[in-house]
Amino acid sequence: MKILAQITSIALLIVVAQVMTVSAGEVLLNVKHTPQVDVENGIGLYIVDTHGNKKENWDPTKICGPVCVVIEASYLNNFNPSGNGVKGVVDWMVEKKFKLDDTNDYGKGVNDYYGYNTRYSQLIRILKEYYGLQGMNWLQGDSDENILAIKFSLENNKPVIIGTYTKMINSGNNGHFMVVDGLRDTNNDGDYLDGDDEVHVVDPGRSVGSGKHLEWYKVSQLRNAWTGVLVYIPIALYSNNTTNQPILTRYNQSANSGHPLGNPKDNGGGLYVHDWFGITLQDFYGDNTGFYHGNTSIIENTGTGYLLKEGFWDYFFS
Ligand SMILES: [Ca+2]
Ligand SMILES: [Ca+2]
Repeated sequence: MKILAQITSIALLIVVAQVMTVSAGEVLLNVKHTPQVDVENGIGLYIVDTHGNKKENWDPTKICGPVCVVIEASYLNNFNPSGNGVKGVVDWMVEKKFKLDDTNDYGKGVNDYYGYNTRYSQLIRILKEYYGLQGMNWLQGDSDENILAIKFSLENNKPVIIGTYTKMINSGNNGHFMVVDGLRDTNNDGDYLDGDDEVHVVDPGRSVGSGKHLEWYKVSQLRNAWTGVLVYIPIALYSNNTTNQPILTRYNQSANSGHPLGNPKDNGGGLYVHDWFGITLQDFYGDNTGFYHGNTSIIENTGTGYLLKEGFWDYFFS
């Protein structure tokens, strides 16, 4: 028993050490960039100058949303992001009759693939239906929780898409989507919540020539400018990306009745829907569940999701 205990504590040390290297210092996924203006490949607006040359016209080009989706998917599905990829997405949006607003269909644009503003719900749909990527959810507004959600997403190897403004400045600039693929704990206190901590951005609104297409920004600047973030939260997902519908239904039922259960939590057995001694379940944790403590498990049994909370949760797992 003593030997076993020692082995266990060594194993624990190794696990702790691995977590530390991820959470202290820096996480960076090295996601590849492609620009939203690429005149040679027919992406984005251009101006024809007096010599008949096409000049890139960045500011009015609004295709950032679909381009960010291509950048995100290129990392997750392992391909090189490109203008052709962007065209494929926009063509599909037109084919599926995506709406620009209440009355108009989404179009390709006035010349080439100029693009229009997209909503985060449309980005989620493209990720899901065009690329088969599940589990991306929009979190609105600025909060510590949303920074923690970025950390969670990146540590699970999923880049995020932020809603912000061009150049990450909210003062008269245009709304803009960018991809975040890194966090840096500059004051070395073990979190990414301090103003001087940094986020690493892959910005389709910047050319490679600008040198700012891949750039670190202060967390304080992000928090002044962002409107929300599209992060990976694998609710009711198995690790192979399929959905457990009864667990999803039960999760949504709680949210709709004012008891949001929070995010999936790995308390042993993994983050995803998994088998626990013959029982199919997923574990959650939330700070604002409206219950006494934040832990929840949803158990699926013969097509129905059952909630395990409070004393029942304590008892069940003791
Ligand atoms: Ca810090
Ligand atoms: Ca801190």
